Amino acid sequence: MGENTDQSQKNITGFRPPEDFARNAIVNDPDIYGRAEDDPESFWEENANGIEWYRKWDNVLEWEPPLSKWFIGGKLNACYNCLDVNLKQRADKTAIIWEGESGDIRKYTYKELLEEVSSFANVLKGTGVKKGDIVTIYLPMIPEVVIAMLACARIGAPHSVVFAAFSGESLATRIGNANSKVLITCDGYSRRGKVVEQKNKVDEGIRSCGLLDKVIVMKHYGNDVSMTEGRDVWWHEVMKDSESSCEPEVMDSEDMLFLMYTSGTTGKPKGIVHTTGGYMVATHTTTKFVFDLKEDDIYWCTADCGWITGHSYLVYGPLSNGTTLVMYEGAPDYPDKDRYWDIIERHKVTILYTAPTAIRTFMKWGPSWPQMHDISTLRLIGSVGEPINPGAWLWYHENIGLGKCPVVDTWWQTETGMIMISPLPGITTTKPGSATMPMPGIKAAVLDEKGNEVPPGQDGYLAILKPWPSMVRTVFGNEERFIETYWSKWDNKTYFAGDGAKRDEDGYFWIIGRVDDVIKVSGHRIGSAEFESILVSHPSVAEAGVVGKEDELRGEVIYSYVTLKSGVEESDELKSELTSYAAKNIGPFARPKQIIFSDDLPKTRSGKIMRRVLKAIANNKDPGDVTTLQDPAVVENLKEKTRILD
Ligand code: 6R9
Repeated sequence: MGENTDQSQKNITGFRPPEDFARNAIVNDPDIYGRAEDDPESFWEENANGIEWYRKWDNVLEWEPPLSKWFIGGKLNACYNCLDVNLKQRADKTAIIWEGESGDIRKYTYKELLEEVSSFANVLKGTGVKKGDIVTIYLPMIPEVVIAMLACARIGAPHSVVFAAFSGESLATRIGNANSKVLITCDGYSRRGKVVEQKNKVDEGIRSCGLLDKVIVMKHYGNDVSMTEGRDVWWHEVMKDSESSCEPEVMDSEDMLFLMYTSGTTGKPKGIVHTTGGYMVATHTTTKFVFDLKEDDIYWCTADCGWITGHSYLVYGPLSNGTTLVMYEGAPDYPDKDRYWDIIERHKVTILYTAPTAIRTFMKWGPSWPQMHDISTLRLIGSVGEPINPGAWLWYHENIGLGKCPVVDTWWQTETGMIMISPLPGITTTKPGSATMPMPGIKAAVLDEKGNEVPPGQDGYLAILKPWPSMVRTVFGNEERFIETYWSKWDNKTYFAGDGAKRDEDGYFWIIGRVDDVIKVSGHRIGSAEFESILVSHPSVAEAGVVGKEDELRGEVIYSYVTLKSGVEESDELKSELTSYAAKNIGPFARPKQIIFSDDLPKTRSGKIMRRVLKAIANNKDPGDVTTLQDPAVVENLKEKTRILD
């Protein structure tokens, strides 16, 4: 954030890849950039050979801006590429080491994982799921979330994974939008030793919509749940007699692999559509290149499968590379603040991929926690989800990477499917706080409002200039919104990422943060509008404007400016009620930090709430020209109310 800017201008000396790392790295020839730039299609075509196809493509790319198709005519199966392909050489290699919050450990070899996935794929078929039907998955970080995702992919049913901490209402909206008939969930799970009653959340959320035909419930925590006759079945019961082999469905390159709902600028979450061929090529290739994955690595991505990172870099990328991955269910401070380092020591983790918000929290807790453990097995560490400030980067490098591990700060999005800007750890000289350079095959730039490239050091909008294999194909059921959101800022063929950025004299990219109404709270992506629509559904609220305020630990926190209905009194009780109301209706990770009551909000003359102005106020910045507001006096009033909170 602010800090990045300072560093980029100081032209800080970078960190070269350690010599032995570079020597042994999978990618260590800088020519890769030039080759990919000269002919990106051949570059991707070459990498597509890392995937097994039933039938190879006729053409690499069909680009009718802004619509793209990749590996046209190609036939493959994503699950086959994650599991079956590994059976020849790695049948007995561990695919997943899972650790529960309580300390339980479960391991699956590739062969065992394939059997579980095939059995579950047959269960899904048995409940009537057919190719093309969207299955919703609402599971915490237990192996079954991966098993369910891959089982869907095996039978050609796109999955829609909803982050387990979302509320039942948020789940219901997503089920409704996807018109999903089958849900996979569990009884409950443990978070900091306390039970989260997942199945109850489901029952509450879907009570009104009555959309689902079938709910498959994994018994995980052991809490009591109520099962609806004819609709709800237990995972272990339906799995009991299920056949453990299942022919993978032959999928077209452009068949949908999954939907991932994400927050945007309107109240309704968008279903980001990813297809099979391009996504598999992109995630397979980038996982190998960015994490330098080798046969004996133990790879740990701490992301949740409810977000895109859990899809691309916990499931599809790593498994299609035959990796042993670690999966952890719980909180980083349970039972104590050394849980991550304990996991790394016990499982001999070699690659760690986590988020800046976690890194800043570890920093706050102090280096004595990692120092209690032998974490010297680590050889590469990564960051994703929000800008990492140079201070946190350096701390991570020093205290977790022990000064020897390359740090990969990877910029990308749900919509991009793959890592877009990142160091290649055997080649790139890194600068703390910069995601460095676009990946080979990716053409990115920082543009101004008109679409011209801005000079070094100047703020602009991050843009992607050429199509890439795992790009979002559409917004589910809403092509117009797809075009409007991502392609209409400039010329219909330049992708607008929604992030502000700048480049320095060396061409390095420094991501500043979102320029739209997306808020990143502890790396979790939340939409202002979705949040506001929850707040105004409360009987006391007339209007709400929700913005992100920069926060040292969490990246951003949520500030909600609320106008109450007439006759409703402001009170501290109402504040805490609204806070709980938002947390309950969206999810506890979205608890607003401040609720600020105001008789009015900054609005345009046509009555639209100006979040830009609210955001400036929340962040103690100059709101710029406010003369076009209905009532410019509102600004001073809100500034005063906000100042009292700081
Ligand atoms: C992968 C993921 C996307 C938004 C993105 C940006 C922020 C992600 C970042 C980063 C700076 C990085 N972001 N990685 N900002 N540096 N290395 O997080 O996807 O949840 O869709 O969020 O996250 O603002 O636009 P998603």
